[in-house]
Amino acid sequence: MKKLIALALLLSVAAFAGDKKDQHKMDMSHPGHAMISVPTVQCDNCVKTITAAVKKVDGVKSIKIDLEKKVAHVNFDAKKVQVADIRNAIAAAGYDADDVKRVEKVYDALPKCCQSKR
Ligand SMILES: [Cu+2]
Repeated sequence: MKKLIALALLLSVAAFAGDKKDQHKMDMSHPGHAMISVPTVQCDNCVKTITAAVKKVDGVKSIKIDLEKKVAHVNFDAKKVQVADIRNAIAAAGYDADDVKRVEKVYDALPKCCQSKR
């Protein structure tokens, strides 16, 4: 019985070490994740606009926008792109992103339903 426990322990340690190795592999590709506040997002169309703009940024792997919480979750390659670039891309699409203010001209051209109340 003791032997069995020792074996189980050994196996779990081995499994843990395996996990760590995978983690290290992930680090090597320099991934990044950012949660960017997008307070002026109004509707699905806004989500589409921002998603398209951010996906065009080289190095961005995925973006998911939580319309209810008004937060963009972005996965990116930190070797290729920085969070600031992603914020700028969102601002250039007409939306505030964290402390970066939207480009007003672009905002003014958005569909009326996408313009937040000022
Ligand atoms: Cu909208």
